[in-house]
Amino acid sequence: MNGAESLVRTLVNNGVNVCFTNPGTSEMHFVAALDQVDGMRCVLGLFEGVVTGAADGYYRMTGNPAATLLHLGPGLGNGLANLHNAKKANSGIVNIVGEHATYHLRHDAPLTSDIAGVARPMSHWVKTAASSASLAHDCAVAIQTAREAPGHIATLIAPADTAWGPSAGPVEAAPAAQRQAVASTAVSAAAAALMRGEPAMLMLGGAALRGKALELAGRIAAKTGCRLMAEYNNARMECGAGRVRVDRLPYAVDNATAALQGTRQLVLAGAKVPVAFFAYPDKPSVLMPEDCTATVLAEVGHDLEQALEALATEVGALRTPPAGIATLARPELPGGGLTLEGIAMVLAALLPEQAIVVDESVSSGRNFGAMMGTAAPHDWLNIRGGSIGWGLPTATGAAIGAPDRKVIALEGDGSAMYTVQSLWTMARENLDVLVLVFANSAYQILRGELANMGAGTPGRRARDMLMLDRPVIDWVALARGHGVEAGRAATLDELAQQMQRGLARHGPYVIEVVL
Ligand SMILES: Cc1ncc(C[n+]2csc(CCOP(=O)(O)OP(=O)(O)O)c2C)c(N)n1
Repeated sequence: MNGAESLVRTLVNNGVNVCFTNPGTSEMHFVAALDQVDGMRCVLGLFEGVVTGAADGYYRMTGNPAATLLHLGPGLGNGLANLHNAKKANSGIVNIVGEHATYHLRHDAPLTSDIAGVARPMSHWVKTAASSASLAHDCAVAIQTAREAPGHIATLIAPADTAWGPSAGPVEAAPAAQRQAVASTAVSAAAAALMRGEPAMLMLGGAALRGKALELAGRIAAKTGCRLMAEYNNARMECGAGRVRVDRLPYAVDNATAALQGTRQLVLAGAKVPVAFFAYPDKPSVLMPEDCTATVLAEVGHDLEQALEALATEVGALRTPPAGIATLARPELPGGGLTLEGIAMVLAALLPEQAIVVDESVSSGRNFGAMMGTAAPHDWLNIRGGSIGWGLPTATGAAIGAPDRKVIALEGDGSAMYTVQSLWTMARENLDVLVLVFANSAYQILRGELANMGAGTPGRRARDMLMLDRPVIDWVALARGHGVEAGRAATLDELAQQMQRGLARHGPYVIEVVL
């Protein structure tokens, strides 16, 4: 067996059985090994940002890392923006990056680069394999590292001669460490903060936004009277009917500080002290009020269910019915011209049970959450790292991770253009993704940010940097060019019709929402 086969067998034997790839010459032995080994689903992405973003989406829905196969420093470099997003979302990924054969490096061939240097900022763990004999062992460590709570980016650089040289075979990965329980002192401090009789908020992040942990948070809120809130961007939160309703902190600084105003005790469970996305002249960086005390119950890598169960026990909430559980109330389908409120109503009315909403709608969907609380139960995924071009790749990976669920990608047109090649992978793999592109022909959010920064009214040149209307992008043509059926909606009635059409099929469909 050669090193490449030992690596692929190590991945598969240890339960890493999806590989998102964009290979080159230095990875040809790995590509050949994919044929030798059963049990690996290989998915080609036509740009590395698709590959790494898909691995992020896959992890968010499965809790299990996928592998990526990337070509040298430039291939990895192309994938970095979505590795950044994945890192901020605590998604585990095993990156396999090809490298020139060890003896070829000194010749400084065209594709030679400092791959470890490229990898380091967006990885928790980086290693260059020394030999074909040790490659499988390195891969096993990478898998273990990627699975370490709360999910890590492990990047293994594999020189070509470690792929084609001999190996003794695959290696078993050690189990990742269990999530740590929180200390009882943290639980008592959090309980004291909530029971002090001051206006209190329990801010949830990470796995606290799902399943039993979320339900426990609802019990604690019912018992203590604290408010529940989530960070603005969350890796995956369970929303809709039957779930404890948690509003997201607003994006805009003034709205966020208003939402937190009056809070004197902030207890953090998997969330951080909220900070503004950016600094603005004359606005605060830290969003919580100055007279508010923050208490950390648990960090995102802790066992959040255990932490919330211990807190619920301490405040006597274990049997209190959870607060804020919504019942299903689908709105009537609205008619007339497209408005953002109307779009939210159509979405809430037609959302299928257990849909996965991948939200890169940027300015258009900022307030959709208000309407979704009483929609059918669903998961909502946000861009954690703020590096746009995340949504379509993540929808691709989420659809592969959860093939029985409908994925709905909400995309700003500007964001969608970064990784539009995802549509081709969706078509090729027949992924069940409905994409709504909010075609406002602008970087709309930045038009607002120009004003927020006090930078004045845009002149022609500044406006040109923020508008996408010259020429107008034809999303129906783009989708079809990638092998995906598409339609256009210019009214709310057309949007409902288009959504019904997209939801009725199994496979990708794009709707250009003409704003
Ligand atoms: C990789 C990267 N490049 C640039 C930006 C800056 N940026 C933030 S939002 C945005 C425009 C988003 O446009 P669109 O998706 O159409 O949404 P809209 O603002 O119109 O709602 C840009 C360019 C970014 N966040 N990430």
